[in-house]
Amino acid sequence: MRTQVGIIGAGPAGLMLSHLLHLHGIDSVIIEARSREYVRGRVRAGVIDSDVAGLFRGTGVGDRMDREGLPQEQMEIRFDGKRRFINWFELVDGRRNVIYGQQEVVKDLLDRRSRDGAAILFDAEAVRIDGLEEDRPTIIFRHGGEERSLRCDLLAACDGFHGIGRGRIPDGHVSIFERQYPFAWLGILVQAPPSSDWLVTCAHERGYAMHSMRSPEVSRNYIQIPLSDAPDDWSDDRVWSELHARIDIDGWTLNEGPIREKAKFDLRSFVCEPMQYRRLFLAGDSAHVVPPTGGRGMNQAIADVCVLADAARDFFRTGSEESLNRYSSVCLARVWHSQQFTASQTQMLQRHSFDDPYLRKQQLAQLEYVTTNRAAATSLAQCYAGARLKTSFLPDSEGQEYPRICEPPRPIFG
Ligand code: RFL
Ligand code: PHB
Repeated sequence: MRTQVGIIGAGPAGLMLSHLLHLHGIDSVIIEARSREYVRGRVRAGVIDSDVAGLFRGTGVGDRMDREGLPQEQMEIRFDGKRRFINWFELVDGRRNVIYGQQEVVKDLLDRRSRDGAAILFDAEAVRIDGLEEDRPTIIFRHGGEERSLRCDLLAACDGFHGIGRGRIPDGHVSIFERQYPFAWLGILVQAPPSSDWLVTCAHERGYAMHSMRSPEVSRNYIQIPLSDAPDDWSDDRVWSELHARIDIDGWTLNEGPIREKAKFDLRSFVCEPMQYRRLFLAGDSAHVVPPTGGRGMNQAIADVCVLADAARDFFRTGSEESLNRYSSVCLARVWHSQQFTASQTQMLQRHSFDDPYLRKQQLAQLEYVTTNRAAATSLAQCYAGARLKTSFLPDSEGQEYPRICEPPRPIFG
């Protein structure tokens, strides 16, 4: 088999890349290890930031999101018995995020790619990449009991944190920056109407808790748990009693309902630099991971593939590799900003130590400051509203965060 862009992984990054390439008139083939049903049903992210939502609309995959998604103008932060609000609609030029499950995004992209005649091979596990040094990348994969190969001009590893792409960059060409957090999250999907119209995040003495949602009938809740705990250590009764203890507040109680899914997630910050080796490009979680505090991971994955799709368009139109060679540095500026934001949110919201009262006091002081000082709240709101995408698909995209003030120093002595 042969194609212009070979893509490993049919997560949000791989599917969106294939969709954008198609709109640019570029062929791609996706190799996905899991089955179509598994990929469609995998429950993960929930928050789509306003630029990414705009990209979905602008490229024809936003209709169902606009019908069924839950627009978000603000979030609530609870701590020390207080309720505070960060309202990005008001603080950041009318921006609205959307709560819409990652699996719904994946379904919409899969349906659209199928209608456009995409080649997506499910149950096809990439096992090797050959020909990188000769700029003739070839994906070797197992499909239907046979070993097959896909030759491509460019190869995009959109294969998540545990994929094979990143490991193909030779030692000496890559640096890894990583932090593993000493606690985890337990996420539950609940058949019960959301208890709030907006996301409620709670920095409680007993540990972090979050109330989110997926639809008018389905809630999504998280609690911070010790890293050593297994999901089975958390009976439904225990989960509810801990959630209520952390998140309920006078006059407000979390709605309960049957728990449809319970899963534990480790928290990790991770960056691989650079995100390119010759004709191999890493995008999404294969290149960088953030802790879920901040709801950034999928949005970052989509932002990467916007840059990659435009660079591929330049390459196939002109033969020049200039844009491709800028891919990594363009992405990493945004990626590191997001790393900084999610690490600092994790620092501010999670319980890090139960026997360090100083740390807790410091955390409370920071929470008080960022939720009452307008400048600090605006900065937080900008980060929650998400990065500006750099893409030809959004007419006025700026490709940077918000306007910067970085003027040259004024001469002091005339
Ligand atoms: P994915 O989604 O992991 O997809 C990778 C795909 O590659 C396939 N694959 C292979 N296929 C063939 N051969 C191989 N050898 C392969 N190895 C792997 C896999 O089967 C899979 O289909 O990566 P991608 O596309 O980069 O997308 C990243 C997002 O999934 C991730 O960043 C988000 O889920 C993170 N995240 C959130 N992001 C947000 O933007 N907003 C949120 O609200 C948000 N909440 C979350 C989150 C992540 C969470 N977890 C899982 C820690 C909440 C949680 C709890
Ligand atoms: C979610 O709805 O799953 C969600 C929302 C916000 C986060 C993480 C996860 O920061």
